[in-house]
Amino acid sequence: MGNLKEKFAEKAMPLAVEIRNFVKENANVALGEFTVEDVYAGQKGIIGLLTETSLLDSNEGIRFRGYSIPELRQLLPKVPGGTEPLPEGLFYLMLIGELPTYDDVLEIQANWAARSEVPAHVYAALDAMPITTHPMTQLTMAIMALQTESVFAKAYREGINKKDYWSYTYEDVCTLLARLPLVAAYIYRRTYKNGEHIPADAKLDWAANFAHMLGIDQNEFYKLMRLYLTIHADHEGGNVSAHTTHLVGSALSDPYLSLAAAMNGLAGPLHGLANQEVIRWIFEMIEEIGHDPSEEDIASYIQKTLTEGKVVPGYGHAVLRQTDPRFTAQQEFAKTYMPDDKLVNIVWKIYKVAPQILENTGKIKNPWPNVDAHSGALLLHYGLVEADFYTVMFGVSRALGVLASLIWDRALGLPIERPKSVTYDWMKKAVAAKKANA
Ligand code: HAX
Repeated sequence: MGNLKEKFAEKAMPLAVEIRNFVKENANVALGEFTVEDVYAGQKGIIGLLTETSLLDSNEGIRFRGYSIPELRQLLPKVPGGTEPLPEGLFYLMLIGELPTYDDVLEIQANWAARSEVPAHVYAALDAMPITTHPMTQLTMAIMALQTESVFAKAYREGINKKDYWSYTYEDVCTLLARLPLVAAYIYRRTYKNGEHIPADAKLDWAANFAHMLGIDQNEFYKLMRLYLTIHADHEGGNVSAHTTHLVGSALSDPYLSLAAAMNGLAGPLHGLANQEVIRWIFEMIEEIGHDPSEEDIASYIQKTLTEGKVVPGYGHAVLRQTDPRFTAQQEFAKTYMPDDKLVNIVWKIYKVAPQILENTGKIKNPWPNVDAHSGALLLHYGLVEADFYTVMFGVSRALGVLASLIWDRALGLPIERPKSVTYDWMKKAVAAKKANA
């Protein structure tokens, strides 16, 4: 058993017992009420999920095991002389609940490197897809093809004790995380670089190796990838990709099946695909109003987008009510490394004018930028111009958080998820009964 796995077992097993007792003792304590509107508005604000890895505050943004993004940028281990956190360290933090040492991170790197060989049939399955297939569809296909390797599925079929579910889940998760950057880079190179693939470099960390396999071997881009793959990893449990992983996993579908389902959710334009949409939207704006748009030009373009009944991508959030700290972290990176980049400056100009216009609509609850408003401009700066690929990069990062949570789900023995649904007729009767009793 690897060191991380042992540490996880030491943490998780006693906690599972503690939580079971806590639930028994407090089973009838009410946590809140919800309204008709909450049900019709996508269950927002209704507490119905447990996620140990991170917690979102609507004003402050995400905290991973209590640490904010600026704190993580300081406190997570970095490569010697490095400036950005290593995402492997965040995986450790999400699993164990404590900051790792650099040696802990090196152990994860070595473990994942040893598991990283992708079976040939996965590449063959990708090669069978038309080159025009959207990269997110290819990613889901690749994860499904990798599922032949699931040790959880195999062990379940052979018959295992419930107590051991987490252990097989852990093995699948580590293998999947080890292989994901390879399949993502393969998708990129087959789709955009004539299938000229670049082998992994085992000397590099997880993020730098991904950058290397994409074909961008620049130290600054390595730094960006470490930051990018850290900040996109987790956003508590209710977002579409995290919730989907949890929901599908609750049927004891293995980590491959659960993550593939999640990636289909991430591929939606209101979720992860927004990073692609932001760049498309900005390019359409530039085409219409020129390369150096004034704030007034941008304001009119935003207004036009709203009048046409479309969303302004990269703005708004189901939970956040302030500028997303993941946006701010990327803005800080850009201020350090590319303050004069034209596209980045357009992103900043949009940030100056968009919130007021969105606020003025009177209906958009969060007029501030989210994580996706900035990421594409950073990638473009380093020559990664293919916007359709951006959500795959988000997916590689998101896998860290949702799969860490899936291991916790199995360790805590969380049951199959099955919320109650009702009809409009039921709702009308329930409301009438409430009013009659008021
Ligand atoms: N542009 C235009 N209209 C917007 C808007 C935006 N950026 N954000 C919200 N609205 C609209 C909604 O469409 C809704 O309109 P209707 O009442 O006509 O249906 C109204 O404002 C109220 O919506 P809300 O309660 O403020 O927002 P929701 O919780 O329903 O939706 C979304 C949150 C993120 C989906 C939404 O803000 C949006 O569509 N944003 C643009 C797409 C985007 O950037 N998505 C990425 C979000 C972050 C993420 O998950 N990344 O992966």
